[in-house]
Amino acid sequence: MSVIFSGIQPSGNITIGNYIGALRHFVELQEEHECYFCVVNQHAITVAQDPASLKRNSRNLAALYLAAGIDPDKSTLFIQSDVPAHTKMGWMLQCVTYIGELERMTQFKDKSTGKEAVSAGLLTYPPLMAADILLYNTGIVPVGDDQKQHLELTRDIADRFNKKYRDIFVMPEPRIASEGARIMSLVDPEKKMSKSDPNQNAFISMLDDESVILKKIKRATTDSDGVVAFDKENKPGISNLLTIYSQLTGESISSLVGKYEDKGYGEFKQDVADAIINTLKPIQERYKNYVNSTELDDILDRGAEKANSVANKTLNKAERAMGLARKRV
Ligand code: ATP
Ligand code: LTN
Repeated sequence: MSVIFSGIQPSGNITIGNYIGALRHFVELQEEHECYFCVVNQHAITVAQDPASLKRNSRNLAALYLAAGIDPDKSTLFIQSDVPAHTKMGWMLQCVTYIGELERMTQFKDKSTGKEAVSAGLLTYPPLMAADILLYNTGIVPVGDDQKQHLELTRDIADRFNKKYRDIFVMPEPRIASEGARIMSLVDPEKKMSKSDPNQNAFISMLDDESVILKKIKRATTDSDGVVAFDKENKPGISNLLTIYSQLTGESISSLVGKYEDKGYGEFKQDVADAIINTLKPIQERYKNYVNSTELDDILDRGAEKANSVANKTLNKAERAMGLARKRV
């Protein structure tokens, strides 16, 4: 049994990309592992967030974790800023990370290129993520494809710390699904679907209603040859819709391609939208109950208490190893 840790940023309403690439897998993993799932609000503030929206999105995200099937009796669900050990450890790990390593991160390059003002936090984001993971003695980190590089850096940081100070950190492994780990934008299928995309048509939020879902799928960028076929290079839009459809229904891509052999994009898109609606409807119903309940706050309080107790033990060991902890003589 390994420890599992993963986090999602409350930087907007989470998308079906986050669900397919990450959240859905969390639900399966909690059956056999000790799991920690985090709303990483301190990561979200690396780019500007409106305070009221951040607060609302953090709560909404916690409710969505539960609505998607995270069971608070099996997993620890908490908000990052409720556990101060994350930023303390994040600082310590920043001091064993090189600037060159941070500048090489593609997420940093993607989010900073062309921006006038880039926060220092956007650059130093990966050691905070390493802290999240390493504090819980995590063995497996289920994430989408875009986080592979951050996981490699986490391993390098952990290894460097272990060799330089004391062998404290467990070496975490990424767990990236072979299919569906990179759902693409509905507007530009060469780009990853992202909840912070300024174009709302680029993603389907887990909270979108039926008519919005249908409209966004009908408008999704495809091509003009009219054949439903899987070819990521030449037909990225249709291939992305096939991946979403297959991931949400469990039907293989080859069987779906056969099914739409003589059919047009109109019928195909209607069915993709139906598959999304059928998946999201029960989640949205459970979400409504959680988000308006005090039960949600109780769950987050309990989660923070458990997370603090585990994280503080690792923090304490690391502080002692680095010579930071004061001991009475
Ligand atoms: P932002 O747009 O604010 O950067 P995001 O939508 O990229 O956010 P994160 O909160 O950074 O999402 O990621 C949460 C989890 O979802 C991570 O494990 C990430 O790898 C996964 N994920 C994000 N986008 C996708 C996607 N398009 N397809 C599959 N998995 C994804
Ligand atoms: N960097 C991740 C979010 C994240 C995370 C984590 C994921 C922060 N801390 C710890 C897994 C484990 C992202 O941008 N998707």
